[in-house]
Amino acid sequence: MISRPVFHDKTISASEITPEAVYRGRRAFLKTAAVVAAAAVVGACGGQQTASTPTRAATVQSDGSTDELGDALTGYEDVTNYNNYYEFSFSKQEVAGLAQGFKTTPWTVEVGGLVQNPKTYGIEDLLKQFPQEERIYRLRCVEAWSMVIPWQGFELGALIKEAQPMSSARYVRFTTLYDPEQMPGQRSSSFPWPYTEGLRLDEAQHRLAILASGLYGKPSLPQNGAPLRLVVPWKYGFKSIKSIVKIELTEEQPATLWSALAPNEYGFYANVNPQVDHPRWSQSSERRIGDGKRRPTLMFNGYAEEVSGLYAGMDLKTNY
Ligand SMILES: Nc1nc2c(c(=O)[nH]1)N[C@H]1C(S)=C(S)[C@@H](COP(=O)(O)O)O[C@H]1N2
Ligand SMILES: [Mo]
Repeated sequence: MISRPVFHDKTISASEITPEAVYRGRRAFLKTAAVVAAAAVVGACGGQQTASTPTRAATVQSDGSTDELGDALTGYEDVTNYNNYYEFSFSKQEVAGLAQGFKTTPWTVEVGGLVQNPKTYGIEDLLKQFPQEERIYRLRCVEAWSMVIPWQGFELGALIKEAQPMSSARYVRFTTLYDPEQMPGQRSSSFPWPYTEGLRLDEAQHRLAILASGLYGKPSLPQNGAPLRLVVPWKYGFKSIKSIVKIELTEEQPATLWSALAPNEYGFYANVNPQVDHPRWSQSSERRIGDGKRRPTLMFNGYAEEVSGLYAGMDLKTNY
């Protein structure tokens, strides 16, 4: 049985590179503009009426150079050079180099299964049809490290809506490209390639679940899952499947690569939960890439207010 290696957990220092500096500058400007606009709105409301406090959900979207908890963005260098992508390498520092030149055009994404309106999209058409917005999300890997990443993406729910789920549809299954010529890791038979993942339909329709095509204001590099990957910020990072070619609605809970390999270590739900340890390590805290500091891991990765309703009445210790 394949299990994740024990981690060396090498700290990579964030470096000041141009794209990131440019990015931060631009965001700082937008942030100022947003504050001015908000002040105008409050002024218009007037009187003693309290300006409606933005919900946490609203602030999840963007604040510029921090997430809504005030945590700094992880540097572009780290986000693009410390990657889990087993199709290329088991070594996080090797992925970027091996993924260089990975062909992301032409690319199609097939949406099918239990839907009234199945469709195969060319990636350019898909990104044109569903406008990309910025979402700053924490990414918490099951290996107990984390990052804060400004993604560009669109809500998975919008694509599902267009597909028109049949009433029998209860789950969504995602599949990564299978191309052993381009992805050396897929030549190893120790994994049930291609990588697959799944969500319950209502999880997939939650507005925090996005399909991302870019980060830091630029199209994604191959190591981050170009041209299109899932981002589900309240679940462990392995749910956020990269380079998706197929999205299918199903009636049965789909098999997923990690739960097929090690069901006692990686459940279908994989919600970030500091109270449920991995059998081989604690999940109570995490190391933030960039500053290297340990911080407590938050229930649902800090998105409990938005997503805990999805799991009302469920035992999250057995449904891990
Ligand atoms: N197809 C595919 N998707 C994948 C993986 C992978 O190995 N293959 N690794 C997952 C894991 S374990 C994590 S933590 C995130 C890492 O995303 P990042 O490299 O963009 O930070 O991608 C996830 N998506
Ligand atoms: Mo991960």
